[in-house]
Amino acid sequence: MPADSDLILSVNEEVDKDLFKTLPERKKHEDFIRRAVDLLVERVVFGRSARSSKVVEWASPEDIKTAIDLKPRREPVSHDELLKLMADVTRYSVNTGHPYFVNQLFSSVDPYGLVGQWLTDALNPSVYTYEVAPVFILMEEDVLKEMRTIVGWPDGQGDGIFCPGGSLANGYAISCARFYYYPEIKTKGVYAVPRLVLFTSELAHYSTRKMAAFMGIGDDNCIQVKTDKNGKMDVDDLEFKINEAIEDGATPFLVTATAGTTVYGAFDPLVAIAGLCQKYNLWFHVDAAWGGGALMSRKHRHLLNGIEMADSVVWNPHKLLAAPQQCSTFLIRHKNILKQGHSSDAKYLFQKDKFYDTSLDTGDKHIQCGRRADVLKFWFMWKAKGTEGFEKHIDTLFDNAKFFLEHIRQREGFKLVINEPECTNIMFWYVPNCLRGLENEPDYRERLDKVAPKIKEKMIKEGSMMVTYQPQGDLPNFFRIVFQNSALEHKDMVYFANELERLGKNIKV
Ligand code: ABU
Repeated sequence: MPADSDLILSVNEEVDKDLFKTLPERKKHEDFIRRAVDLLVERVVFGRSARSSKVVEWASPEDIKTAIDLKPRREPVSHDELLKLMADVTRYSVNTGHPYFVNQLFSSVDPYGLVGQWLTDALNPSVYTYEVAPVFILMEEDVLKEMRTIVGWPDGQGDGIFCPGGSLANGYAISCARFYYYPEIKTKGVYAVPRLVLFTSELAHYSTRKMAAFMGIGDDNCIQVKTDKNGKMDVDDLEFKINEAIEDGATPFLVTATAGTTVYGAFDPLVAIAGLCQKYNLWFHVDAAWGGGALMSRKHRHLLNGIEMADSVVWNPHKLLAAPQQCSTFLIRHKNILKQGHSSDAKYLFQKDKFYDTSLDTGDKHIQCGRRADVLKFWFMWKAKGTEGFEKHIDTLFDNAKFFLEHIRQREGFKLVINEPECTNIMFWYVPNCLRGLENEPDYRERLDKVAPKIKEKMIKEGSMMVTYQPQGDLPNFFRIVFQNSALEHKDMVYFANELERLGKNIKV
């Protein structure tokens, strides 16, 4: 039986085994890397994932500065000291792979995604030309095409890119839409176009407003459309506001609908919004950064009915599909807009007289130059699980969310914010003993507003779980628990409720 290393080397018979042995400091670096990987596997990946371990070791900034020598210094430290630094950084970092980290729209550690991420870092590519990233350029094409097919565009038509996060991906939608209607924007700038306005719901992710400001449109021109009691865009209000903007002399060009809003997990009515976009000749963008993963499930993809009519889609595999951070995609139904709208033909990098097909040098359609190969970890996970594995993952998440919802619906002290949430975020208040039965008192809301921050403080200081809270409109602070770790079981749902009760039942506000 050959050793593993022989198996790897035998893939390429030409490899000179002695070559590695002669590399300067090979022994020293190999020894360090092996010890570091052991520490990563034992202490970071598995050592902290037991339910009995803490989600966070709370420390003040002063404590952390004392515990870890953060300041870069002139003299190097030893390997032993480096390993200790790794352990210290781990100790004071939030354990986002812990089953009880349900705080954000990402969580858990997928072993295949993690290895894909490590392989990416070991290869250290920058994905702009086929010359330096041949496999990743082709891999991106295949993965993005499959995602477009899942969105529902015939034969996966169109184009796409991996982006550094959903906010920038939403910015790409604004940029592509604007270029589609006004190609002169690229050379003449905002001076050459009318006052453009776009529409998104009042509960949409803040990135659309932020990007409108960043791109010279102005966040006042990002018009917020009302939502209904479940957090879905009100289509009548959208049409009203489109007409209002036209009467005001502005030029509507884009609607950003959301498939899975950040707080409520609401899915906007995509079919109806698509109809209005057709009627008024507007670009139809769907921010499915959070909810996009549901497209992988035959049971739940109906939530995104109408997405196939979109001009563009944002879908972040690092969210519902639990790929490692960051893995964010922008998909577009129109083939050439990304390239035409963003290219600048830098001759030093995108030489046209190379010996291969230079259409494979896809970096110029991005606004970034250097770019990580975020595709690899996702592709590797997809290979390891298959689409059917992702489907099972999604179905488990929705099942857990439903179980938690029904559990707290019947449990004393819990009060739902949204009775029938659509995604895997569940929003609720925990009402401590001191407030029960006082709903009609004038200071009830003010006092309820203080509950979640108090519970959260206790929770973080004990490290027993991590769940976020927020106010929304007139609503006092409420919890939003988010499920996207399919290793969780129903017993964990009961733990969350028990723990919130233990931390909150007797607090005084
Ligand atoms: N797009 C980032 C969302 C952050 C969060 O609510 O978890």
